[in-house]
Amino acid sequence: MRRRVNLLLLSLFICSIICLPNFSLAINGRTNILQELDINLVTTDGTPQISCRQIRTFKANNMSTYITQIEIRGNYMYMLNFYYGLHILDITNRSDPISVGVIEIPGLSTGFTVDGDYAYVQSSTVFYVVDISDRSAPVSVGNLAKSYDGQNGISVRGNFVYDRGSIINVTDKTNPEIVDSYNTCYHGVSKVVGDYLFYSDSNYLHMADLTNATNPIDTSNITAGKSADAIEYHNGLVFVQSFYDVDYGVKIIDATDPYNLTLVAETDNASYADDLIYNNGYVYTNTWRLSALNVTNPEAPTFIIHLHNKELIYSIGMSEFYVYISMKDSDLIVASVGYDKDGDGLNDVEETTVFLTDPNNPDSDGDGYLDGEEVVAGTDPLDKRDHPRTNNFSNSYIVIPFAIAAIYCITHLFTKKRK
Ligand SMILES: [Ca+2]
Ligand SMILES: [Ca+2]
Ligand SMILES: [Ca+2]
Ligand SMILES: [Ca+2]
Repeated sequence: MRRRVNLLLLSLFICSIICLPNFSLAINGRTNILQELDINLVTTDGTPQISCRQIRTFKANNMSTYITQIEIRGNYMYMLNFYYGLHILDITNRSDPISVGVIEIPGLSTGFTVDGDYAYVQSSTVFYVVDISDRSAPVSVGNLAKSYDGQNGISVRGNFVYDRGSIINVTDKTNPEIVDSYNTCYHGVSKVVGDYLFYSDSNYLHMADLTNATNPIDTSNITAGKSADAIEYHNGLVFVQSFYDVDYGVKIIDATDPYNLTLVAETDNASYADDLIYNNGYVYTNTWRLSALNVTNPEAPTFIIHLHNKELIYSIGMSEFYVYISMKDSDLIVASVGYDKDGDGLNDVEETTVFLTDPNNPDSDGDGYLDGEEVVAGTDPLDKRDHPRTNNFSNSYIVIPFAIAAIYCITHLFTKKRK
């Protein structure tokens, strides 16, 4: 009898060794689980966590690689392929882009912008006016010989395009004309915000009054690292990224007074970037990897965290909480990104608006699987009975009694035999 009890205790001990790691993996190994699922959850001490969940990759007409610029207007996304031209996608369903139209641009496509039913595309030697009123059949209606070797330099206001140092009158779409110039630099940015033009030269970011569209008048300027090449405006703040000055990274500049640009904060993101997007409290850049800077408090931005770490990212676009990532020699990646309070791989906004799960509970239905894990597996994060098949928890629950019963039977037979 005593021997049987000892064997029973031994069997319980063996079972606990086999099964307990499954519990601890599910509880402590959240980050491992998410990474296996192509979800990258980043937590740094004392800072909010942000998740990036890859949803799909997209390829259309071999146009998805070497995308150097992405612009989103309404339900359309425009992607510029350096070697081919302009590609138009319907993103009415943000997570599932559909290819709509494409226009081949001779030479190298170096920059573009979209305004209403027109796209303005700059190649290495020619500026094109493209009629996109029919998104499925974009057509070039006018052009102008003009060389261009930088990127991200085009912006438009009314009938004037600010194209890296040149002011182009596009009132007559069939006959664009250069009417004046302003001083910018290689990789210098030009961005119209309301009645003002922000542009960079090799040392400064300038703010200029566009009351006279053909004669921008500087109101203020500020040191912004060498060749500021990406800029975003949000609520009186300008976020600037320098292309060359790796020591400076993102600068946050107060532009509420056009006559007095002032530095609010600056942070080092350790590499250059040529895209910078403000989205819901974060600034995203393509500093080789997709990076996020928490700017909820602009005076104390939180260290840049890297979200997508596979290879060089050429360009990013964002709409709502979706990010479109173009990388060298890869398909376009569609991912969801944002603040993920409970660390389950779904950001707070998609929990409350798409999946209707609890943003404060990583396992809303209590079935042992994270909300994000269930979304990736295609099971219902709100139904306890529906969960992925390879279940660590249920395995443990099943294995323990069966193992005990089996070992008890063997023990029983063994001791019976000895008698
Ligand atoms: Ca979450
Ligand atoms: Ca949740
Ligand atoms: Ca669950
Ligand atoms: Ca479930």
